[in-house]
Amino acid sequence: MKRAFAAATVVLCAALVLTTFAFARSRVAAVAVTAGKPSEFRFTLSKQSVPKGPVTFAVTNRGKLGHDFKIAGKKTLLLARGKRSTLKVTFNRTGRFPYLCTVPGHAAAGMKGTLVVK
Ligand SMILES: [Cu+2]
Repeated sequence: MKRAFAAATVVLCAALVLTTFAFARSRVAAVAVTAGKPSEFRFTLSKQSVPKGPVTFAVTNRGKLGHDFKIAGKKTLLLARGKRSTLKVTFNRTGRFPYLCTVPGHAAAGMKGTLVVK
């Protein structure tokens, strides 16, 4: 009886550890990106830094003009006012990653920034 209980405890602990590990591995960082805020040619990001690994950017255009969001060689479609899109990027290394809006003139007007991956 004592033995069965000990075995059950071991199995339970193992299951708990595995579940926790699986959960940690599947965790994807999420960053909310707002284009056109605080002004037309600016971005607001909910996080300035993310851990290395997969990141989902939820991009919303709150400006009046069309904007997109590009980072690490990936970008969203051109988003009309009020539209939203999701961009999934996996960062395999740490460092500073510049982001910008690729509509001509927008980045030069200030629509750019840097995300830190650590
Ligand atoms: Cu733009």
